[in-house]
Amino acid sequence: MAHSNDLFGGPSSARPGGDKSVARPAAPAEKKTARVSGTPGEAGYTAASIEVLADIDAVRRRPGMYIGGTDEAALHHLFAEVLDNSMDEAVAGHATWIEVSVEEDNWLVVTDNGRGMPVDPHPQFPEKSGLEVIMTKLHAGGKFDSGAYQTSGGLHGVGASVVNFLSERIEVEVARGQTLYRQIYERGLPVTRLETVGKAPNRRGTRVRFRPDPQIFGANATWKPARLFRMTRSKAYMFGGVEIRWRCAAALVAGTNTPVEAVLHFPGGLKDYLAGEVEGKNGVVDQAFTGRVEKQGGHGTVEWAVTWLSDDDGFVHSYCNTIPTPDGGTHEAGLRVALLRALKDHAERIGQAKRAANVTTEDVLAGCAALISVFIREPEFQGQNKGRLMTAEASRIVDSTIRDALDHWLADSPSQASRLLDWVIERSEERLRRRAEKDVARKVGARRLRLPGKLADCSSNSAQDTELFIVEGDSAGGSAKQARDRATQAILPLRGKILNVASATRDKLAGNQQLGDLVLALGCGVGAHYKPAELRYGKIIIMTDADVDGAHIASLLITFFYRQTPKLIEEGHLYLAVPPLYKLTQGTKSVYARDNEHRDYLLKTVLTGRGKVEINRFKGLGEMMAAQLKETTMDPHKRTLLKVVIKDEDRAATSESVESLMGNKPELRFAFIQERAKFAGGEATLDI
Ligand code: 1YM
Repeated sequence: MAHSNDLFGGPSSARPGGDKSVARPAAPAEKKTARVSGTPGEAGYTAASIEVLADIDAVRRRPGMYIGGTDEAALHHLFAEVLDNSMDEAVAGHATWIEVSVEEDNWLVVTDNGRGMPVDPHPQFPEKSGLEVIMTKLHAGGKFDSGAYQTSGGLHGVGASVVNFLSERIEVEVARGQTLYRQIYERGLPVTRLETVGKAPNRRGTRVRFRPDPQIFGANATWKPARLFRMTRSKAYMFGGVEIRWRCAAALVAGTNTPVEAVLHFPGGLKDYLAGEVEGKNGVVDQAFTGRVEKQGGHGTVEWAVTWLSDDDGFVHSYCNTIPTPDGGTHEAGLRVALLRALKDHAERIGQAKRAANVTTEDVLAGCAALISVFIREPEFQGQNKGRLMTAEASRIVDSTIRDALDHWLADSPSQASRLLDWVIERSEERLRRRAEKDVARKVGARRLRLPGKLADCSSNSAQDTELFIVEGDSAGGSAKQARDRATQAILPLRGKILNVASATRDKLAGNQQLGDLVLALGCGVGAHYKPAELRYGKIIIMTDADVDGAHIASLLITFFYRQTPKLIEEGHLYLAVPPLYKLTQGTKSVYARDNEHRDYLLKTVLTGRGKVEINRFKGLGEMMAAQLKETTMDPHKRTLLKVVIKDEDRAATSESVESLMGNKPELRFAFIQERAKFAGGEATLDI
């Protein structure tokens, strides 16, 4: 950052040559101490001049504190500060026009026909003119000072000094009392006295011509005409009582749609502004709700323009004393309360209170395009870049003014009023629906959190197209996890034999980890607490090894389901996977056999007379490669499943058999159930 004021070095520290300091601009060396008015010669500085140098130093060292940085936005902030001073003069009723002129070589000129900055000696610093104090006195609490309120925001003169300190050169002209005055500054310090230029019988007001300092903003920082034009136009909308004349060197806007000349005058104020902003968009109401209520002396004046867009997002743009407040604040809060209250009151008046009961500010603001502008004395700002209005009174003034006006507006056009009310009620219903959906999603999420650690769940939440594979042992579980379709297939590995439900005590059942995990994974509860709608998977598939142990585990599991969740079986959710026991390879051809009988059948039919057949017996699912497991047992397009069913007419017999078969003959038990399942289901084909 360029920093040029060598405050503590004093005048004698001027280095020859390269020193481009503000205190010593390109002027004869012997005149350098005369740059600050009131400096009593070479001997030293007055208190006032030292203060100025300190202020210049502070601002140039840390421009970010005063204008938010040194980027393009900050550069354009200089313009806003100067324009604001002219706007203040217009809003106060002293100026009727402002002229903005963008010149070549990065010069910018703002002129107004107000009273002209005071030029008499300043009461506090009689050796200085009012103009010089305005241009060199840094007002307390920089606009971007964090923490402190900007107590003088919107008042005259704030910012003029900051603009001066950050400008390479600034020329101020004041036409006042039929006389034209001029003073020139460089990097904050006067390089001329306040000169009387001559008579100015037909002129009044202030003209500020300035060029930002490349030492601060960089050599390539230039005014952007389009941006300046937007800022200027928005100011013109902000106060319908002022005409802003725009002029820009043609070379700077060649080939763009920024005009060379324009007269910006919007007697309709915010109403015109809003019309421009929502042009071509569909409105809920035909006519925007607009108004301006002026309070005594302009203090507490509120202007607003509000409409509702049916197909677009809304916005609320707020201003205080024509300065944008992007972070909202008390005036916006007042607007929100007023809109909600007036609409609810109206609903009550027309007997719709019940329908409108759930309407909140959020619903009223959905699609609401609103501009609100307030004028108050000594506003307080806070927040990042002072973008939020804090003055509590603004909230009360805006609320009462707009609520009153909206009451009348709604009463005066009942058809618009009901259209708006219906629309807002619809928004509230939509919001409640969305919230209900979100609650469901959250519940699903919470349930997921309670799932057993061993479960490798699928990503889909839909019970319809998902499957839970109950797998025997961790190693088979590992293969199954690799072979699965993550989206729809979940794997729950169970270690070893599970508890025999039919013979276990209640306590033992309740404390059993394996079954506990299974119940959690299913999600639907057991016994009297079974809730079919909560079942988390469409198919529960028992996948055990194709051996006697596997058969035993499968039978124990089926018993569990039969006893604890018979409905789950009745509703057709329970299946047995049919993994192969053998792989038969002849040359390049491989087939899988589910048991000895099937193996012998395949050897006799499919693999006869074509050379040596290699027979591999799988010791368990864990031994199979993931691809094999997928192809033979898990892939929905290739596998075979056995559906477990309870044959209706056999209900009593089934129950009896399960009871009697719970002894120590697991093979028998499995064979029995499997057989029944096959008979009843009739859909299984073991076509490997
Ligand atoms: C192109 C910028 O600054 N115009 C301007 C500024 C002031 C006045 C008029 C003014 C204000 C008052 C009295 C007053 C300023 N005055 C002050 C200070 N245009 C531009 N036009 N007389 C003239 O508010 O009482 C600061 S700026 F300090 F005198 F109030």
